[in-house]
Amino acid sequence: MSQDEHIKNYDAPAAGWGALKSVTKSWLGSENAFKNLRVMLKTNQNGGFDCPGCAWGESPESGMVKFCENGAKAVNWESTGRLVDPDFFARYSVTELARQSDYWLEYQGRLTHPMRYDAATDHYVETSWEDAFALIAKHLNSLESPDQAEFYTSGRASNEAAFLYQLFVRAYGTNNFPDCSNMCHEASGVGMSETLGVGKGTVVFDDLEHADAIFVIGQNPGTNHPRMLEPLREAVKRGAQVICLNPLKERGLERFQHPQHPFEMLSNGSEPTNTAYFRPALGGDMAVMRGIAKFLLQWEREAQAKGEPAVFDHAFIAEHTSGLDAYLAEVDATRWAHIVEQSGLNLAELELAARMYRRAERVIMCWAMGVTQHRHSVPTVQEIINLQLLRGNVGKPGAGLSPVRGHSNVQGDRTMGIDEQPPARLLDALEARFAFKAPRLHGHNAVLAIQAMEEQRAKVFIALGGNFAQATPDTPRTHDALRNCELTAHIATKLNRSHLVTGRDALILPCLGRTEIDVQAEGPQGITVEDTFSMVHISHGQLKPCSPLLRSEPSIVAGIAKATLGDRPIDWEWTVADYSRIRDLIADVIPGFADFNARLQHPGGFHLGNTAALREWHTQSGKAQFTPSVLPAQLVNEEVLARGDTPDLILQTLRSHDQYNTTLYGLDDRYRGVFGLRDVVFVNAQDIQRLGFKPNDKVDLVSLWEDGRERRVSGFVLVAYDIPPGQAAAYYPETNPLVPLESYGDRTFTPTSKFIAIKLEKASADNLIPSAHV
Ligand SMILES: Nc1nc2c(c(=O)[nH]1)N[C@H]1C(S)=C(S)[C@@H](COP(=O)(O)OP(=O)(O)OC[C@H]3O[C@@H](n4cnc5c(=O)[nH]c(N)nc54)[C@H](O)[C@@H]3O)O[C@H]1N2
Ligand SMILES: Nc1nc2c(c(=O)[nH]1)N[C@H]1C(S)=C(S)[C@@H](COP(=O)(O)OP(=O)(O)OC[C@H]3O[C@@H](n4cnc5c(=O)[nH]c(N)nc54)[C@H](O)[C@@H]3O)O[C@H]1N2
Ligand SMILES: [Mo]
Repeated sequence: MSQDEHIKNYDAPAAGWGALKSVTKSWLGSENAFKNLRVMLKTNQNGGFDCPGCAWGESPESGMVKFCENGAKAVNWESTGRLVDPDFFARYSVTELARQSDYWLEYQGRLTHPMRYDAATDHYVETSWEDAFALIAKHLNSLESPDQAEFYTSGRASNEAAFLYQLFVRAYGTNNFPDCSNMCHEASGVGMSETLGVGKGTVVFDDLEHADAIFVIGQNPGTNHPRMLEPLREAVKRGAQVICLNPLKERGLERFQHPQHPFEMLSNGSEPTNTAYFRPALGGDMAVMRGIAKFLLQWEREAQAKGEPAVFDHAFIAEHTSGLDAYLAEVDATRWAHIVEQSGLNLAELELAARMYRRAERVIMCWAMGVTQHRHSVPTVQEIINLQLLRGNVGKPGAGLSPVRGHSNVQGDRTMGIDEQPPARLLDALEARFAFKAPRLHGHNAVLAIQAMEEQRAKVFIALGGNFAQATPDTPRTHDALRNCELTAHIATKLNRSHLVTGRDALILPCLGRTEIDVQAEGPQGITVEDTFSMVHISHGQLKPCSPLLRSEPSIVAGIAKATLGDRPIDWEWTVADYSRIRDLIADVIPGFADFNARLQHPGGFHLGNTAALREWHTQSGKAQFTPSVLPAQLVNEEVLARGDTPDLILQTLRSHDQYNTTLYGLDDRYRGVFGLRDVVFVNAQDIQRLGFKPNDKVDLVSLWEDGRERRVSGFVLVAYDIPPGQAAAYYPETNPLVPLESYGDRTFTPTSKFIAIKLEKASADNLIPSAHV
């Protein structure tokens, strides 16, 4: 393709015909078309399986076929007819495989056999499950301390797998649970738990239908939560405000054509998904929220002076909150000039946003990675909460807080105890139910785990899913850290780069996917997941497994546990023979799961409950807490400025339309007009000129950090794009080499993936691992 064919304007609305075309392509491309059609129709149906895509939930009443373009891609990607078997590994050495792109690796198909790395030949060779488990047990049991092992989890793991995993790891003796959520919504959990007493969203699907205003902050639902577009456009239709805060004009937040409405498709109509669109600076959302609060405070004072109705919800504030005065003092102390400069919005825009906010009786605030992947993400989340508390927008119908989760069960995994800082009540409950002493020391999150492996304090790395080597920051360093290990072992469905960055010993343990039938000793099993609205429901795979050797995640965890611990603290084999036995244990230990098995019978599942939504505040003060955070003096931090360099641009790393995290379904990003290419960087035309380049030039991106290490990615095509001046955007995971391991959120350790200070240089070379070939 010539450059012109790679970069094009795309005018069509989100979803619609473009989505249908794309689904058909991924369906036919799966090499399993007839089988998969039946499966797609079972997605998110009662008796069917939970979509393995994102964590968006559904209205329990809606009877429609509930899958979207990207859900269909996730299903087809998992149920491909292509296989990665022992012959495949005999054909390619690990060194040869490592030269291939991430896209190529996963494209090869589903893993079929347990494989062990043979360093002598540099090939993976077939092994038996028993030998694989024994090898893991040997390594784990020979460590000086259980804290020398790291146990990663990616958010696709079911509740049953996650519960068994944390039980095994804690019985083994550590809380080292690096988790994908460390890189994701950690700030939402920290910010909300402290102020509201729950770390989860307070709204349910139904609330979206009753809101007068919905804010969508730092989130791109058109790609990452496509089923959210329908409630957004319905909200616009019934006259509610949908207010987007996003530096990029994301197509899904502009117009939506419903792929399941024949009339709209045939007439090629589409409906808007927003009523106002503000484009803040990267990291500017806290300043935006502070600006809205400052206007509200001004209007509140004016109303008081004139004896007009109040702007604040004083009854709510008096009964339910604490800390108002300190917070308002901080709002007063924050200067307008500071707010305007940091937010990237002018005063008129801030006032408009504030008017829209004030006019709405019921407001929902939704957010995702644009909020959580910054250094000051916790105060940003807490500023969103402050604002909502001022007008009583928590715990009433049609209002609340909605951190929209990523992976389909990332929220459930945390509920099940995948937590490197477990609350004492979880450990107490485990000790009360099982005969073992739970480790009390806090464990490692993702960043601490990498540091521990780098310094050889950790020697065994085990992953329940995911692609740790690519999803984490500072790629070359992280790869070296993994290579330091004595053992790396991955429970996975598809081959990815993490499997090729091996310790001295390495294992690939192939597991069933969500779409596949899971039969254990006592018969076919279902697994459960929790969506972003805290709805728990059961999921039954529909397809014959792609290989008879696959085992389920719970059964693999039980196999590792039995080999390592014997029958301590439970009879692992008996427990996994029937997953309702695991659910009985969950019911005994995890709050909210009493009668778990019985409640699953309810079509659509059950709601876990949310104390903040009931206006019960499990906080230190017993109230919902205002937080008087100081707006950061500047966003570019000292570690960047330390060497006297000033950045050319601030880079955010984001997802294309054809990817699921590190999984690339294809190389297009249709809504942003990029086709067949991923090594691109979106920059404003004026910035391109200012920096002495031309559109389509190839450049290197170099990030700035005080430690003097070179962090560079090479050969990226400069795309002139409608993006605010001073900003750049490029795809993850290709840009993870630029994120310094030490650049993480205060109190969250979440890598600052949406705020990386960079310089542009003339391209030194093409990217060493090209992303763009199969
Ligand atoms: N198809 C598909 N679905 C997915 C995923 C996927 O990769 N593919 N990933 C899943 C996962 S794990 C997650 S966490 C979610 C991620 O869902 P998103 O958070 O939507 O994912 P990103 O692509 O990182 O998009 C971040 C958005 O925030 C904007 N943004 C960046 N920085 C800022 C900022 O400072 N302020 C504001 N206001 N906006 C900003 C970007 O322009 C972009 O629109 O999606 C989940 N669903
Ligand atoms: N620069 C930058 N880095 C980021 C982000 C960013 O926005 N920018 N986003 C961060 C976020 S939000 C997240 S959540 C993380 C994601 O980090 P991870 O969750 O670690 O990564 P994924 O790409 O989702 O993992 C994909 C792999 O999971 C395996 N897999 C798929 N399905 C299953 C299954 O059912 N079971 C098992 N056992 N394995 C399965 C497959 O082998 C596949 O290759 O990345 C983070 N990293
Ligand atoms: Mo995520």
